[in-house]
Amino acid sequence: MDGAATLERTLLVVKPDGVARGHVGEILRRVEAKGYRIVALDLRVADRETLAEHYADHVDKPFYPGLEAFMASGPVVVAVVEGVRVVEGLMTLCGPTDPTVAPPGTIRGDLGHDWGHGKTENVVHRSDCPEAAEREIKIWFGDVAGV
Ligand code: FUP
Repeated sequence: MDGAATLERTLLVVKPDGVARGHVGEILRRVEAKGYRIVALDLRVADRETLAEHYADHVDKPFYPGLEAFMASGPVVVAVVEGVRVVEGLMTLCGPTDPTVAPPGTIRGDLGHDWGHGKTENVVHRSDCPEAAEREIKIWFGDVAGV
């Protein structure tokens, strides 16, 4: 070990399927049980501009209109989560994109279901690298550096 561990932050979004099915508490419980700290938390309905910024890499893809409609279909819970290696840690906790093949024990594996929409409804979003985490936290929360 070389000195103090570096804290990271990442963005977690409980998507409309997760909120509608009452999984917010279970998802936040898993995040906290792992030892991560929730430093910002809000329930809101996402607007088109926020979603287009958040999914900037996907806006031109054929699945984007369906993804946008789903993400705006009901409230989401957005959170900033802090911890050592938390970006990697939340990717592990959430599991891979497709809820049907996400392993049991992961959030998407345990709580996600295809519902005929493929990978679109998969309960949670989490940033996939530290650069994305910084960008996405700014989009949803502005500057929370002081939290
Ligand atoms: P992830 O990082 O696991 O959220 O997955 P991606 O960045 O690959 O996908 C971003 C979002 O697009 C996810 F919510 C899933 C959705 N998606 C579709 O709806 N259809 C696809 O074919 C691929 C991804």
